Amino acid sequence: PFLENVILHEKFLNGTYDTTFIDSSPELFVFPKRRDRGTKLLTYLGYTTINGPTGQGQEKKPLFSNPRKPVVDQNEDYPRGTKQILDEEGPEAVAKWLKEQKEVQLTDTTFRDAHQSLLATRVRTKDLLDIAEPTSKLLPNLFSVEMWGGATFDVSYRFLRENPWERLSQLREKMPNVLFQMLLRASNAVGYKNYPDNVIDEFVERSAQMGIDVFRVFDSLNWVEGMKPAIQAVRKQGKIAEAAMCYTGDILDPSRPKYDLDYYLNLAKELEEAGAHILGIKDMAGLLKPEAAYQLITALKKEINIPIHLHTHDTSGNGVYMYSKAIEAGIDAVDVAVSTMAGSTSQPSANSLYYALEHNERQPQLNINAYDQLGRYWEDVREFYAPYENGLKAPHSEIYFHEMPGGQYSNLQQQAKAVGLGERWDEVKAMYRKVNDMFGDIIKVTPSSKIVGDMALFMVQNDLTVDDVYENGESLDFPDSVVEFFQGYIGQPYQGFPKELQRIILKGREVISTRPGEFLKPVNFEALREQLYEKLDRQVTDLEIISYALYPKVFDEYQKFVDQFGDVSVLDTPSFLYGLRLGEEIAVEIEQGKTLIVKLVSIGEAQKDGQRVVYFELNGQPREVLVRDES
Ligand code: 3PY
Ligand code: ZN
Repeated sequence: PFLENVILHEKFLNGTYDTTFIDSSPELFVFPKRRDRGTKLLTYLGYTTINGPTGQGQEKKPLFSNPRKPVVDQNEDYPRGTKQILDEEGPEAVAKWLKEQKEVQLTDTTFRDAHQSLLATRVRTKDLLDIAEPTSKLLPNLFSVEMWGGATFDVSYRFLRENPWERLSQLREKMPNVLFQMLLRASNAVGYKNYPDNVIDEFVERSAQMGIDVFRVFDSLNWVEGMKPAIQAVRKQGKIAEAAMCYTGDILDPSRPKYDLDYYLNLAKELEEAGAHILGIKDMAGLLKPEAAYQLITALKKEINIPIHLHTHDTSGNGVYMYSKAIEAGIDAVDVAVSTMAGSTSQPSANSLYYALEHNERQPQLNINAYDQLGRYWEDVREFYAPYENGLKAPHSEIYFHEMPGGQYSNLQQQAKAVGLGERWDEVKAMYRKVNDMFGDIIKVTPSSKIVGDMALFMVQNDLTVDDVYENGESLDFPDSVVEFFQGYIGQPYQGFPKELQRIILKGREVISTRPGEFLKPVNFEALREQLYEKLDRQVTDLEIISYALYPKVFDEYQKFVDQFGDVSVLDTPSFLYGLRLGEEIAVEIEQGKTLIVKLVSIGEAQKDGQRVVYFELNGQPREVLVRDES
């Protein structure tokens, strides 16, 4: 296989190899295990056909139409975009350019936050890749495309069974002109806990090398100390550090004085000093109201020199109105999604905002007709993912009360159902707010929002009131995430922890007030390399090592899945999610120029042990696989 790797290598084929070729090409040592890819794929398809997208019971595969796609000329060059400014002139030049634009600039979040917030992050690389070139060619005026980070990293491995790094590199190839943006949870990277500083450094370096240009860095408690290493790591790579402050409460509500205008002005100045090229305002729950936006941005524009980028969720339905006030106050860029993936817990619609600004000098320059066409593609693709829709059918102004982030609403709802509290969802929402107040009114965004959610579920599940916690807390075993939060393991909340509750929850455990990254032992990547080499019995890449460092269990399970079922990213989404209909035949290109023809012939009766035989034809030859029926 080594020789095969060499002679098939791109550098070897086009004659650009030199004496460092073998040393600098670790992929030469990645030997595919000899295996039957056909059988693996049939086993996966059999399982999914029987058990459906959620793994519970047989689902009939719906009939889908082929997504409507705008046609672009593949031979035509990509128009120049913001990516060229960064590559040619560096991050400061991009910041300067952004501040100088008269028209409001747009970040399109369709490839990340929109589907994280509407479809539980389930959109697969194949569906993104299919529309990548048209998006890039038809919308070259976008400031950036947010397409990575947040929950996408974990969900790719865990549920989509794909490699998130491949998503990044494949999209980069198809979208060479627009800045790529990711959401980075500062010291929590793309995870739910603080990692050692060298993990953050390594992750940022690899992400930058693979194609990320703009890193939106935030800390789940707005703790600037926790953000500094990530901001510095981004700067070191010559990329754009957008340091974001998370917005909570209401700066104009005198009964919520903790997070007032001064709080945000001071925070913004600290972030500018910490090295931000751009200031982000991350309104993760959609709490920023129009008049507050106007006053906040007017004041920020006077206090700081870097451009300002606003992110919101349209959960309340007030998104476009809020944006127009922010635009009036001089915001430089805002986050939007393509209309058919916008609104509700997602970002406001690009198309609607465009029309709302008609005859306004700050109306964005974009090809609205193209945006409409892209919307048709997404309207069709969204149908594939119907089982993951979050069920919110109307503007939800309750958000101003419970303050749950757009991406958390459906997740917590699922968590509640899983522990039998589906019927008590209203109580869980009310408790979420009470827990926030008990915790001292904290910023709620991944991972602090998850901790508030865990505590709310814990209290509803055990029928506990706030008083019960104070009175009987000594005998209660609180969720681990809550204990760790009060220990200071995800950082320090503004104005500290409520002392009495901290004492009750910690029961004498240690408390830290320094940055966890300072004392967490640096990860030894070489030791991980050896560990993985032993485990996988092959050479491993640096990208695999950092993935393993971030998510060891998730990465292990992904490897096991691939061993058992092969690379399922090659399947079209309806087949990936629902399997095949009886008699249906699909063509699966497993590698360039190699296609398998798969037909589902029949499904056997369930046997006593719950297994069924599923009969296929593979390239015309009868094949059968044994599958467990989970229903
Ligand atoms: C994430 O961290 O994934 C978020 O989208 C937070 O808003
Ligand atoms: Zn968001």
